Amino acid sequence: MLHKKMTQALNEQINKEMYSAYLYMSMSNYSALIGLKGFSNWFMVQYHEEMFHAMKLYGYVQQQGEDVELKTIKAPPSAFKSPMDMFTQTLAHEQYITKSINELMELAIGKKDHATQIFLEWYVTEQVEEEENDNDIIAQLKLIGDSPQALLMLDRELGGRTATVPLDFSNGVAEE
Ligand code: OFO
Repeated sequence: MLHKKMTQALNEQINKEMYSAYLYMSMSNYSALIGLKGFSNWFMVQYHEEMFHAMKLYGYVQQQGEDVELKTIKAPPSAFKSPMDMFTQTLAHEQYITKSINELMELAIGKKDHATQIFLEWYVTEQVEEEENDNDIIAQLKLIGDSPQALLMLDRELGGRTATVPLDFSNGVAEE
């Protein structure tokens, strides 16, 4: 059983994770459109990661015997200025998600909800990794500057990213 405010906040987080998935799906599409298939792959893997984040929350709310409330997912932007623009927006979005996870944690602490604190720890750690990944790619894009050859090399590298999260949610994802 969860406090009403906790359930509401977790349901809002499900929506934020679904929006994250939608945003990265849009970036994947845009990357493919401009001929960067490796970037497209990277963002599609990120889409899967975000779906996993959403489904893990979904499983937890259900596990606690509470009702999952699915809200409207807003449309993401459909065009971007450059690969740097996509990753700058990705980092800013992840920083927003980190803040949101920290607020959830503060709420759980305030409500003395130990189970949710333990559950959220996974997300706290995950956000450090997500921001690090984005910062690394932004640093590489800065080095690349205007070199198409170097950009294509990075594209090849990003094309090798594979999903490390389950893609089939039919059995639930409360446990990783
Ligand atoms: Fe990108 O970590 Fe979830 O949203």
